[in-house]
Amino acid sequence: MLTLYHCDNARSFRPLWTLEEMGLPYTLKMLPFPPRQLAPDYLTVNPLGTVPTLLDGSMRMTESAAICQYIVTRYGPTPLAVEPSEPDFGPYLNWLHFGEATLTFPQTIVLRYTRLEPLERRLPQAVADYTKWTLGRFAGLEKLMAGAEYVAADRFTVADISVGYALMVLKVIGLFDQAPASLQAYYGRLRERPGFRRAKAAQKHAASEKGVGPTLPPEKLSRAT
Ligand SMILES: N[C@@H](CCC(=O)N[C@@H](CS)C(=O)NCC(=O)O)C(=O)O
Repeated sequence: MLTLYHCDNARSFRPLWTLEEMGLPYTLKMLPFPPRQLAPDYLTVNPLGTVPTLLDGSMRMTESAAICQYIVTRYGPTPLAVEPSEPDFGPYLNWLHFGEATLTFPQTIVLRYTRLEPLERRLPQAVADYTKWTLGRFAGLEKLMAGAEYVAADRFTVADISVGYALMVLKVIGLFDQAPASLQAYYGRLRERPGFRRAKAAQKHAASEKGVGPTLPPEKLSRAT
């Protein structure tokens, strides 16, 4: 049985969305954010204290894009994966990892220094620089999505889950309205998927069962869905 450690709307949403798209059985362990401080026992599962962690028997992974790749490859065949024999295998892997390494990381700097740090530790210069960086990094994607439904192989894959989550974070940090129209429309399509909706419902259910609050204050979170 697969076990996923998750915080509300955190990067562990990528594997959660993948599990729901595939209809695989799993156990969801919902944690308060940040687990490092609010769920110290979790450090025995992942000493970094970050989510996601995926357990598959004795196998353990902690990188969201890699976990999505693992799930579709290990538990496929599924159209959510692009096979090495397909022409878009390379672009698929590129967008899958681009979604985390290039599109999500700079946004976490903006989030941290606008919302997560106490007022005296906020860094307006870092926010300004990484806002510019973030919007610049979405530019390459804009050109592609102006003429395509999905990032690779003309179908929905985990590369869209990875990039789609980065667009979800753009909503959380309040930059979504500055994203190009093609990307706003792309995210609009992704969030209508039944798998996306089931993942949102699963985290909501797990949070209320566990009495775990949202990662961000409710009025901010409502803009993130
Ligand atoms: N590159 C990792 C990043 C994991 C990560 O930093 N997760 C954040 C949540 S989105 C976290 O757990 N932060 C809590 C902390 O750093 O203590 C991935 O894609 O899974």
